[in-house]
Amino acid sequence: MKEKEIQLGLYRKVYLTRRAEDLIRAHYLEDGMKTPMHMSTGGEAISSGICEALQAEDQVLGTYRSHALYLSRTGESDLFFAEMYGKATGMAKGKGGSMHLTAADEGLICTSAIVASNIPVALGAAFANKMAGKESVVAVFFGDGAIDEGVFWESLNAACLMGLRVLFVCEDNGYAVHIPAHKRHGYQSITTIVSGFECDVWQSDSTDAWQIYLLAQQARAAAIQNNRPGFLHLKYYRYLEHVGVFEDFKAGYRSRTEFEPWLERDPVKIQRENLLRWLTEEAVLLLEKQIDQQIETSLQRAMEAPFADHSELLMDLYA
Ligand SMILES: Cc1ncc(C[n+]2csc(CCOP(=O)(O)OP(=O)(O)O)c2C)c(N)n1
Repeated sequence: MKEKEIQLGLYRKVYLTRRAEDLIRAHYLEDGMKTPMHMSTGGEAISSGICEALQAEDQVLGTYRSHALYLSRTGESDLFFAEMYGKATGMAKGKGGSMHLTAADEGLICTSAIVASNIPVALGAAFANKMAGKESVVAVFFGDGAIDEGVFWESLNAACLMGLRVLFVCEDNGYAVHIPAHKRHGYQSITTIVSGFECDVWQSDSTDAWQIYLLAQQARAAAIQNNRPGFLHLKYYRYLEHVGVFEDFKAGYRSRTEFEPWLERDPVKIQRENLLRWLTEEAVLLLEKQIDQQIETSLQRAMEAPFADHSELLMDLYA
């Protein structure tokens, strides 16, 4: 694919995510969206860069903070907003909400509210692909809090032993809820430790979606060529509170001063600048208008859609 198309694809993803979340923020207090919101704002470069580098046959899994992953992978917003409003037209018929997104046809297996629970599931998918002789990768996204869970280490170990093509994507915002990494980790560097495993290790603190794309492309190629997992340690800054739609710099666990340098290299701003090397300002404004219209329409449709019938209550559930 030509670079121009990739830059365009990246901007579509970061802009769609940011604007969809802006719309959520604008309407959340009306109380139509009953689901808790863990916002991706600030982390858009990671999901967009990785999804742009992945192929249609690849699969992804995410956490409760996966708006960016869903929107980047699918590009659609009708099912997304309907799910936020708990409506029958949502991708989980309104039973999942913001934390349980899925798009099986697009290879988004699931997102989960239980920290690290998606990681062993990713191994299962990668093992199935290996048995079927498929040339694809499974990218599993998780926060830095997930590496505090035993199942992360067990899964990493098993994936290395089994030679599974899993991309372990650690989206590191430095906090698990309000607890900073240095109060949780008895080690300095996760990448130093993971480098001792039989896998390829990549790291970046870039908020430039193009740079993340280039990194992800290398990581994907290495996983396929070397028949082993990759670990991507990617830093970003969470702009909003852990759960909810507001800033929380008065909560006492972090300061706005810490945030300012990240805001200067905001992922949407950077990717817009990247795209302006290929398109005119008018063309970018037109693209933005189309995406704004897309999400406004999705929001309206979601508000007007019906709730699922009571007979649906116990359907599609494991019991
Ligand atoms: C197994 C488990 N333990 C605890 C929680 C409560 N919890 C929800 S989010 C969270 C912090 C996770 O932080 P991180 O993985 O860094 O992700 P972030 O929220 O920063 O994206 C915790 C402890 C949970 N959901 N699951």
